Amino acid sequence: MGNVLPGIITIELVSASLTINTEMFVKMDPYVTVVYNTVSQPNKKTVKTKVHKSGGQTPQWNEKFEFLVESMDDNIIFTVFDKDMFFDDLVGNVFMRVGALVSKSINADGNDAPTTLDLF
Ligand SMILES: [Ca+2]
Repeated sequence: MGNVLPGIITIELVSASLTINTEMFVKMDPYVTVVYNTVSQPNKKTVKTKVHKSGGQTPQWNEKFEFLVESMDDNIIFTVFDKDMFFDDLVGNVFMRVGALVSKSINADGNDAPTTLDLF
């Protein structure tokens, strides 16, 4: 993920390798929500990937989202859920400052580099 233009960050949610399994007998149906918070406006933008039906512990999404960056102190919360009929199960989440995400996502040549984030 990465690719920073002036003022815009493009984040591609590619895939996950999940150690948690919230299902006992069937495969999980994972999706990700991304909450973008600016310093002045919490919850400025929230997006959701599609559900990877029966994606189990190795879901793939390959979906791109754009966010308007106000400051490198903006932060993003990525949360993985397992879609269920009534109440979706929380699989895990991770909180990142945009500045930290940008520096993780650009290699020494200044090119876009895939980044792996650890869920908690
Ligand atoms: Ca499920």
